[in-house]
Amino acid sequence: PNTIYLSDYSPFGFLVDSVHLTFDLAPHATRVTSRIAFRPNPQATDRTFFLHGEELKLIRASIDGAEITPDVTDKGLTASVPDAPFVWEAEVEIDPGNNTALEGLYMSNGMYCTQCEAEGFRKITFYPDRPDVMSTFTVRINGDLPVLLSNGNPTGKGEGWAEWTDPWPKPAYLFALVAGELLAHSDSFTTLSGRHVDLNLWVRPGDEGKCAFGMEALKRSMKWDEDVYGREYDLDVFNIVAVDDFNMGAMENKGLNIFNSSAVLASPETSTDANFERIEAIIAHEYFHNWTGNRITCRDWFQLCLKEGLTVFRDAQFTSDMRSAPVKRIHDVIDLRARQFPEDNGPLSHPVRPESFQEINNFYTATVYEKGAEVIGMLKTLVGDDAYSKALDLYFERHDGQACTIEDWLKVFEDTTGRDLAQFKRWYSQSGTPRVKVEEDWADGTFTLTLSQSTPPTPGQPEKLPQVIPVAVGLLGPNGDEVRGTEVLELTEARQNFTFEGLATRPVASILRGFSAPVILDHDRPNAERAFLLAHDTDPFNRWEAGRTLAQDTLLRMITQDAAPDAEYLDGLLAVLRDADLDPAYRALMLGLPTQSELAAALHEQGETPDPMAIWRAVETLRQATAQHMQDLLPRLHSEALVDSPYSPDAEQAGKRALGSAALALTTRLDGGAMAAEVYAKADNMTLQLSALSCLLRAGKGQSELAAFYDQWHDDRLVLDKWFGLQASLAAPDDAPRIARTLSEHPDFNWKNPNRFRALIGGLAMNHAGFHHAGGASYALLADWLIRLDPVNPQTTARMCTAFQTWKRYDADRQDLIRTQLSRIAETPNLSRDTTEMISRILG
Ligand code: DPP
Ligand code: ZN
Repeated sequence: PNTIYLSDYSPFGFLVDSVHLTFDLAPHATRVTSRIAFRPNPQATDRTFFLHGEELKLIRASIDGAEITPDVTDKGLTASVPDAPFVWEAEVEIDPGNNTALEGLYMSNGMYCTQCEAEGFRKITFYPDRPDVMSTFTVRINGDLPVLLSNGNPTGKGEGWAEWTDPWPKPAYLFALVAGELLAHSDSFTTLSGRHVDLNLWVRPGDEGKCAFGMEALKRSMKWDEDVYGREYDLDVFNIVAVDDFNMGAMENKGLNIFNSSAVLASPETSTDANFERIEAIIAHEYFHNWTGNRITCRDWFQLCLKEGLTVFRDAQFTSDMRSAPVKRIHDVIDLRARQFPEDNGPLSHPVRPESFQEINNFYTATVYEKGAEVIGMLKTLVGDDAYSKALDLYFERHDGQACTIEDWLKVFEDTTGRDLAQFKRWYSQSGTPRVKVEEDWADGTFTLTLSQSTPPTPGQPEKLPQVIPVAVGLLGPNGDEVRGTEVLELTEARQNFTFEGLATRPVASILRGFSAPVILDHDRPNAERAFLLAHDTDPFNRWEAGRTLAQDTLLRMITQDAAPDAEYLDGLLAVLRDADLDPAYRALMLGLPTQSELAAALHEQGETPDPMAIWRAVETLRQATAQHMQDLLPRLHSEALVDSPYSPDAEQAGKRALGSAALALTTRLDGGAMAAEVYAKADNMTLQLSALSCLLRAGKGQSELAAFYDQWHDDRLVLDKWFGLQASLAAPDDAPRIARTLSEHPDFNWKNPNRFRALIGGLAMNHAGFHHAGGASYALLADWLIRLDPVNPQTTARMCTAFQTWKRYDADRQDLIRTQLSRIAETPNLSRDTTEMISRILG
C-alpha cells in the first residue's frame, strides 16, 4: 500500500471558484452532476489535473462545454485542461443503497445521508478531495422525499426538489446531504449581532420525544462560544440530523451536522446521566467546529489535531463551565489513561501530528484528539489565560477562511507573547508518554524538587529530546494548610532542580496539580504522604489522584506479593466519603479504581508479566474489603444520594445518582443484591435501571431483570445496545467468551450497525479478564468478527483492531494466541487498506 508523507505536501495546481452539484436520488442509481469552475493556482508549480474519484461510474465529462474522455483509474481521473480558467462538468452514477462502508453517500433505514470526512467526497463525484481546496457550493437535490437538506442556507424549494447555497468557502470533507422522511424539533437562536437563526433537529418518526435536551445543549453551546471566544454563528439556519448507522460520534458539516443517533437522542427513560453529558459535549464539539475546523480548516490531514485538539479542548472548557470543572478534569484524565496511554505506549504510538499514513481514517485517534487537547491546555497554562485569549483572537482574525498548519497555530502564540515555542513544538512531533521522575530534598528551610524527564522509544522514534513540561506544584504544611499556592514549574531540561526557600518545616508536595501535563509521574514516596494528600490536598484533582495512587499501589502489592488491602487506603477513603461537604459526584469518583487494563500496564512497566485473572481477583478482593470497611457509612450515602425532585440530567442530580450507584455496588457485595433488585424494580430512569442491573450482573445474578429489560426495550435501538454491551463487558471472566458468542448469534445482533457491533464486540474487549481468557476463545471470536466486518465496513473494523494493541504486555502463551489471530486477519484475501495498516502496525 501507498504511504503518504507530510513532507511531500504541495498545493493543488488549480483553485476552485464555485461548485454546483445536482443530485437525482435513486437508491441504486443516484446521478450526480457537477459543474465546477477551476482556474490555475498561481501558488502551485505542478499543473497536473487529477481529480479523486472512487467507486464512481462516469457517464460523461466536459471542459468548457466540449465532451472529453479522461483517463480513469480506481483512484480518480486525469485530463488535459486549458492554462486559463475553465468549467468542468461531469455526470456520475453511484449506488448509495449498497454502500455499507458508510462513507460517501449511503442509506440508513431508508434515508439518504453522507459522511465525507476524511476522504468520502471522492465517492460522490470527481473532485480535488483535499482540505486545502475550498469553494462555495450550490446544491440542487431532486428526490421524492419530504425532507431534502444540504449545507448553507435554503435558496429554493418545490415539489420533489430543494436547493441549498453555502456562501462560506469550504473543503469537500464538510459537504453533506440528507434526504428522508424526517421530523423536525425546531427552535431558534439570536446571535450577538442580532442574526436570527432557525435551529432544527431532524429525526425519524418515533424519536421526536428525544430531541429537547440536544436542542437546549445546542443553544447553550452557541451562547457559550459568543461569551467565551467571541465567535458567532454565520448562517440563517443550523440543522442537526440523527442517523442510526454512523461510523463515528458526529460530523461537523457546515450548517448541517450529522449525528450518530446515540450522540444526540436522549430521554430520561432511555438515556443515562453519562449519555446526557456525552451528548451535551458532542453537540458543543460539533458546533464549535464551525470556527475551529470550518472557518479555519486544515491544510492537509496531518494537521488534523489543529481542529480536533483545539475543539476537544474547547468542548472540555464548555463542560467544565456547565458542570463541575474538577469532576470533568478527573473524567478526562481517566479517559486519557484508559485510551490514549495504551496507544502512546504500544505499537500504534504516533505523534499528535503524524508524519505519514496509509489510511487517514486510522488517525482519528485518542492521541490526535485527547493528547492534542492536552497540548493546548499546556500551552494555555504556560502563557496564561489572557495571552491565550489574545492569541486566539489573532488566530481567528489572521486565518479566517484559510486552510492552516500547526506552524500557523504556534505562530499566533509566538507573535502575541514573544515566546519561542520551538521546543514546545516537540509535543506535536514526538510520540510516547513522557515519564517525570520526582526526587525531594530538605535542608535548612529549603525544599528542593529534582524533576527528570524521559520518554521511552516508540515506533520510528528511538531517541527523544526533552520537552517543555508544565508541572503545577503546591506545598502543604503539617496541618494541611497550603504554605505555597500553586505555581507552574517549567521543566525543559532532562533534569532540573527547583527550590523553595524559607520554609519552617518540611512540606508535603502536591505535584502535577490539575494533571498539568499528560505524563506518567514516578514519585516514590511513603503511603503516609499519599494518605495525607488524600485528606488535605487543596487541589481537587490531586486529592483524587492521591486516592487513586494509593489504590493502585495496594492492588499491585496484592497482585505481586499477595498483600492484604492497605488500611491507609481504606481509612483515607472512608474519611473522604464521610465528608458531606464534598460534591457527591466527586465522592463517587473517589470510589473508582484503576481499570484492570491500567493495572496490567503498571505491572508491565515494573517489568512483571500481568496475569489477567490475578488482576481480576485482586480488584474483587479490594472491592469486597471496601464494602466491609464502609458498611456503616453506606446507609448514609444512600440517603445523601436520594433525589426527590423529578428527573433532570443536571450535574447536581447526576452527581447524587453517581454516588448512589457507587454505594449500591458496594451494598450489593454485602446483601447479595437485595437492594439492587429493589432499585431495579422501582427505577423510573435509565441511570438507575442500568446501574442496578450492572450490580446484579456483577454479582452473578439479575437473569430475570435482564430478560425483563429485553422485553421492555427490544424496540429501542439505543437501549438494546446497552443490553448487549452490559452482558459482554460484565460477564465473569470464565463466562465471557461463551456469553459473547451466544449474543453474537442473537437475532437482534445487527452486526452491520456500528453501534451494535461496538456494543457487543467492543464490550467483550473491555472485559479485561474475559477478553484475555486463557484458552484464547475471546481472541478468536474478535478475529472472526473483524474478518467478517472488514469487507462491509473497513473503518469500524480497523478501529476495533485496537483491542489487540496491548498484546505484548502479556505472557508468551497469550502472545502466541494473539499473534495467530493477527496473522489470520492479515492473511485474509482482499483485506481493506484500513485493516491491513492497523494489523501490520500492531504486529510491529
Ligand atoms: N466527526 C469527527 C469530530 O467531530 C470528525 N471531525 O471530531
Ligand atoms: Zn471534532
